[in-house]
Amino acid sequence: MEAIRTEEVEAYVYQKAKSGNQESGDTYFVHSEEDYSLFAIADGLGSGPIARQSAEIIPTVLKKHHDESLDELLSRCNEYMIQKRGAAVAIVKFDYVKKTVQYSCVGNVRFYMLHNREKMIYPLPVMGYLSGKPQKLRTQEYPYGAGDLFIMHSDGVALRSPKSLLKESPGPCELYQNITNLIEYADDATFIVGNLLP
Ligand SMILES: [Mn+2]
Repeated sequence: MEAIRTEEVEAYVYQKAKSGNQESGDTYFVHSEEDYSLFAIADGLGSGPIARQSAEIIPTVLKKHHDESLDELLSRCNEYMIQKRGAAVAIVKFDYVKKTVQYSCVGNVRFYMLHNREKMIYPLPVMGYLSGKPQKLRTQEYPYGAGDLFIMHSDGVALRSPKSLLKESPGPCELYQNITNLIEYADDATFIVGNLLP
């Protein structure tokens, strides 16, 4: 588990390779600035080292260009997928000045947030995966408030009811524990949970 704690956000990252594999084909990226933070998960196609080869590009690109827009970042990642298997990638950005959260994703990496303990935010990803071919992108934006809990996860984490998980978890630690209990190790599994601090 990796723990992230800043003045604005508290978050926890879980990552585990599928049973029998040493290396996960998923990667993640977490970055905090004074005015914003970025969270990303990439799920490389295939499994083991082949999958990792595609997925490990994403943190490298994001680290270097984290101040760019989400769609610019995904376009950059996409360019590196030429001659590789490709990857599903989601990036989430919390803007502390505008108090907004943005999500852009190609492929099956989902994001859920419970706003004001009642309103579910569950943007849909663009179908497909980053393959190096021209790619349609779509950033979606929502307001967030203090105390809002969120989950972001690769498809190795199967959540039947993200809404009840978020509602039943008082904070990110409990949420982390509740999701960990559901993981089955049939695929590489990565998730990030967190909340926005007052
Ligand atoms: Mn997967």
